[in-house]
Amino acid sequence: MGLHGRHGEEGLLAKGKESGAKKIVMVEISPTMPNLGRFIVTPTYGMLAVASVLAERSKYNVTLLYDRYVGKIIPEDVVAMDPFIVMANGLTTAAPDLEAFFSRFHELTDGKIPVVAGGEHATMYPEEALKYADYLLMFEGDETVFPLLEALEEPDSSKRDSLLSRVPGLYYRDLSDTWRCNPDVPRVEKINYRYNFEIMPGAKDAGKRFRAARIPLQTSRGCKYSCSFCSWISLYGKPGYRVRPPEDVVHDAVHASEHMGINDFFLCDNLFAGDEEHASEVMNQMAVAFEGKRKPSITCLMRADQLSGGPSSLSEKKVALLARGGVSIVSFGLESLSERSLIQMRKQMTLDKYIAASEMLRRHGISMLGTFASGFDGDTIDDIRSIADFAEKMNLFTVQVYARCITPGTTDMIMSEHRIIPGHPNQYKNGHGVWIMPALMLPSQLQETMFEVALKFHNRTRSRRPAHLIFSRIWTQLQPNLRALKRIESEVLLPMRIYKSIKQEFRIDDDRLLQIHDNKDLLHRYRKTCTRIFTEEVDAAFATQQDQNGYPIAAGIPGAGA
Ligand code: B12
Ligand code: SF4
Repeated sequence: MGLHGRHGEEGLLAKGKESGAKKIVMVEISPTMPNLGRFIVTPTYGMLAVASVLAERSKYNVTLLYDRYVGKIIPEDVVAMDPFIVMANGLTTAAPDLEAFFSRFHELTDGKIPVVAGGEHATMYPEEALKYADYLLMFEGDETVFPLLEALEEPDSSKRDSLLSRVPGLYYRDLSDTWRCNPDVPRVEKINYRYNFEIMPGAKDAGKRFRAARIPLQTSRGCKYSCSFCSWISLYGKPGYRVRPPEDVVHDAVHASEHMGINDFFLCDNLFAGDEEHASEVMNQMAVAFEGKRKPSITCLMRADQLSGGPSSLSEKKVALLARGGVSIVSFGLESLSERSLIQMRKQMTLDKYIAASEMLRRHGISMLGTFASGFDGDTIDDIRSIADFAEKMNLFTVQVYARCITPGTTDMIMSEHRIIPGHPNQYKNGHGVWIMPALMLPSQLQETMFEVALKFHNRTRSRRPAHLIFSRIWTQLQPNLRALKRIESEVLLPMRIYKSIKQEFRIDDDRLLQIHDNKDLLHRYRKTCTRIFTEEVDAAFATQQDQNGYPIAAGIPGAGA
């Protein structure tokens, strides 16, 4: 159904500034490939942040379209809104969906309405995102978007080019149509603007329509650690820990509660309570603001050593305050049960701290979930398998076992780039799909063990069954990736002696892999074959899907999800 139809007279345009103001339409398109996060209905914080600051501080009439609120977004509908420019965010797993959407959009507009992309995919894989965008605004966009808009308003092409060359973090085409990048970016210091859900069609009372509705909040941005695999510094361009004014955080929560009827929040801080005093103040103010109303339920991301007692931990009193302010779930980045892998990750953590933290949270009635990044060099198949029992010991209500993903700009990438399997399709780059070569097992064994753990753990009790169902669905959609890994192993990795079999276990031969990287012909053959196998498996899955459904699914993605 077209978007205007769904929203009647009101259409999709947000209630505007002065009439005649130029329009910016921002589109958030969810990935077709299922992932865990997609089973909750939540617009992404980064997009909401940029939309909110524009709505508050620019002269434009801003509309933010989130497909889960308004239904499938159709390029024709966006063109009919007559925007001055269109902006999009997106995760890498959504890249095929974005390519399909904007290929049609560019066709309809003849390239006359510029498309600006930002967010994770644009920042981590700019060369890929250039396939669908005219401009990429990498890193934090909440300040740099203003000079970009000023440049795009400039009618004189050489003046515009000069303005574009000064927008930090921008990818653009210069006067000779050559792509240029302005890499140096300052960090955003003040995150002191507020949500305005009036600019989001379908947001009103969304809590009544979606049982799994959540609203993201942010109290701080950045982290004080630099784990080898973590993308936070590469996503912001520079390190630094910033906090938001507590009044703004509380405003956003109260506004979401009143306008949308949503009291479930996800804190998008990389490291919540990295500044203890600030977190206490936010929680104090939350408790006051929601007094006598439905208590908020907040999920936040924390390290186990923040809650394990000892010098770097929050006190019992402060944890009690978090609970009073609404924190009901802590998501721990536990990463591995192998001490060797934890050292390789520079996680600065021990298993004893995991247990101590779980006891602290239990005392305060806060639930816990654990996320693991498996496939580091100390991880054996048994280490990964034992996650299911360790999770019981910690009393986690859910475990999320992700694959190590070696991503641009991380220490992990600098040290281990050669372990990435070439040609891996973007739609599987969602944390569930394996695309690296682990040291102590084959890639397909890592892929299978991750899901063995998730399915085993969530099949144990009735309350975990919904999660079991979700993992089963994701696992079904991942089969083309698994088939490709198995073929790559038997057609490439084993014949080329990249893995050796020792007493029925597989071990990587890093020297051999590096030797292949140093040999032009071997490297060419290796890359070409892996890429071909991935492509064949994805295409085959797409063809089957088409046969079953009788209609094509955007950009060759197998599976339409839940
Ligand atoms: C919080 C979080 C979540 C929350 C999101 C809650 C929400 N409603 O926003 C939850 C738990 C739901 C989640 C889910 C998932 N996540 Co997540 N998540 C994060 C995390 C920890 C922080 C993201 C965040 O909010 N940052 C704070 C804001 C300020 O930063 P930002 O998003 O980068 O936004 C800024 C800029 O990017 C830019 N920007 C953003 N959008 C736009 C748009 C335009 C037009 C412009 C100009 C600029 C711009 O400006 C913003 C403000 O400065 C990151 C890790 C990290 N270190 O960042 C992973 C991360 C984003 N997640 C990731 C993944 C893979 C997932 C899942 C697929 C995992 C899964 N298998 O379930 C799902 C996907 C859900 C979905 N939508 O389908 C990956 C994405 C990698 C990639 N290249 O795609 C990340 C980077 C983690 C990683 N592996 O490194 N996630
Ligand atoms: S994994 Fe967590 S603790 Fe480590 S750098 Fe990233 S956000 Fe910080």
